[in-house]
Amino acid sequence: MPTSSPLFDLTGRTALITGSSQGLGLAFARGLATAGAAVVLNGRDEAKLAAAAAALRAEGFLAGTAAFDVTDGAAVAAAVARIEDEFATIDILMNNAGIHRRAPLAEMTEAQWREVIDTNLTSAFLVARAVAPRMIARGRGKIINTCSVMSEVSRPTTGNYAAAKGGLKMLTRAMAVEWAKHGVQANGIAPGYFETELTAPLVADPQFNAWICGRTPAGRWGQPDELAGTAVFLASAASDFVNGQIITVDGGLLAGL
Ligand code: GCO
Repeated sequence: MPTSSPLFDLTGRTALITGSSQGLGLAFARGLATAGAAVVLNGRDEAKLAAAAAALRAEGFLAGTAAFDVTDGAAVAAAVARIEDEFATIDILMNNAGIHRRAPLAEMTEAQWREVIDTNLTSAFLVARAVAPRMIARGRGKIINTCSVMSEVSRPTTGNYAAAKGGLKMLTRAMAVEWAKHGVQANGIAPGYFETELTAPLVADPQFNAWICGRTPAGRWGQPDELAGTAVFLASAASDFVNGQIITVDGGLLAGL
């Protein structure tokens, strides 16, 4: 009977995943829970969060919720304190919150720019700034930032998103170089094109769908549960000497033209 290596066992660990009431965030939460972690789901919609947590609990997992705005520093600090006081210490932080506001740069409003930068990049700084001192005091912690293939490349109408994800790649490295000596590993996961609520309009577009399936060597969109293994690796003892790395999970998209 094959058993998973203790290197990948997250039993007794607690993970906070931002932006996890649906999509990749919920898939990450399910993946970490499958490896034994207790998970705290985050979002702004309390009803959506409660439903997602109930679904995970129905699958036998330990799941709680923390509704807070990841772009509000004071709310973030209060929420992290509350989680650690009332639920458990945060051993694993996944900065996954992300939105899209697609528009050509020359037509993009300041609001479209700022909302994407705030949600996709600044939030990772705010949440990590609240969690990292606690991890440092404990001498251990795992921070995993959801980057993107758009940390490396862009396409028309995604300039705000690509700038944010490119910044998140470098923020990941900045976290790594400051916190590795304290036993905290900061790394990133860069998904390619996955079928989620965020990309649903693209999947439904026959021309875009054909382009992605042609542009991706694997010839298809990724499925959210195909990211779980990479998340478990970066959340577990198996990656204790891995720092500042961005692991791309894209079906080969960035490997070739
Ligand atoms: C787009 C897509 C991408 C993907 C993802 C790839 O508009 O091209 O939404 O941004 O969501 O970021 O990793």
